[in-house]
Amino acid sequence: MKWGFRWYGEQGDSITANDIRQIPGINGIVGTLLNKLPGDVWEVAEIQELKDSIEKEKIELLGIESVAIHDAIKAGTSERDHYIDNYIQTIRNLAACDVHLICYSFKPIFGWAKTTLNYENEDGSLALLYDQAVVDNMEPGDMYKLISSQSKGFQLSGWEEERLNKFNSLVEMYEGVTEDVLFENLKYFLERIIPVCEETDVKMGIHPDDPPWEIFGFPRITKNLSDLKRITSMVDSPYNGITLCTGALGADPNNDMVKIIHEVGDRINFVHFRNVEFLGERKFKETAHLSTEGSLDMYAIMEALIEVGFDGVIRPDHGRTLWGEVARPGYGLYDRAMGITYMQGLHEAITKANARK
Ligand SMILES: [Mn+2]
Repeated sequence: MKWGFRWYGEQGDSITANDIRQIPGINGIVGTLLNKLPGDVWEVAEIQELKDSIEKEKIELLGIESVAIHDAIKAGTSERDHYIDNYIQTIRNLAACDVHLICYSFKPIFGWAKTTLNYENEDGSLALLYDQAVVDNMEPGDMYKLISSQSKGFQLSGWEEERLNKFNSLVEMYEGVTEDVLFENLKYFLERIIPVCEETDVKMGIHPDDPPWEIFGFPRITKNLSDLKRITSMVDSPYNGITLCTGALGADPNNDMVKIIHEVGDRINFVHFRNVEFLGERKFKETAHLSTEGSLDMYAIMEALIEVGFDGVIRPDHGRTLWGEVARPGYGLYDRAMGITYMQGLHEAITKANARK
């Protein structure tokens, strides 16, 4: 496995590439260009600048998350071909810079959602929390206000002000887009980009819904095993793969993470390793990565990844905010650094035990 860490770049993160370099066993960074809007072409010079800012610390740019998908593609409007052309150009430009992994999501209007970004745990640490009861008493537009009021001034992916300003026209754009239509629009997109991914050796990993159920009545098509199977079979190529986010999928107790890994293991192109604690019906919070801290069996998840032969990029997903750090919600340094060390410990223990069998 390649051990990665998400980083928002020199301008957009509270931590530096050098902080990440100091984490034991790290291979590199999963990076982004924060100034890019969905539909923009990522130019070679911009990608190269990001790459240089990472490689000067003797670590690699392991992939990008996310190259966001323009709403015209997701809603299937007449403008989609133009934006797919742009996406293809971005794939080619990333490949030209020797970047071969793209994480993306195909969610209308809302990407990820939480109802508290800075929930204070008993021990004083801060975590993200989701409570469906809060969402049920909210208008969709209020979600933007909630997220931006708790973002500590950081620009949070998927919650850009440009999107908020267009909220009503976005809702109109998605009128009539059912789950089946959204699947069809994803298929149309994949049928065009995957041949280019095969040619340029760029692997795609679709990120699951977070939370993995419908919110505000908008369709969601990456919420469980049957969705993931439908997506991987609609264009049957290893380049059409999944970002296995254990904390996103795992927030629904009906999602058996070990079973999912075994069923779609050959199509997992990227792993987000995160634990969550179930607090009630459709209510959960993000926790430290250890099995003892949440509801998921992280040992069993790592064991399953090893069993299916996963050898791609894996990174600790959201951590708590600790020890007074001021950081993007979920993306502080300390909890994720402890998380990746725990992940490496699980990996070493399981692979050495397997070797002795
Ligand atoms: Mn994730």
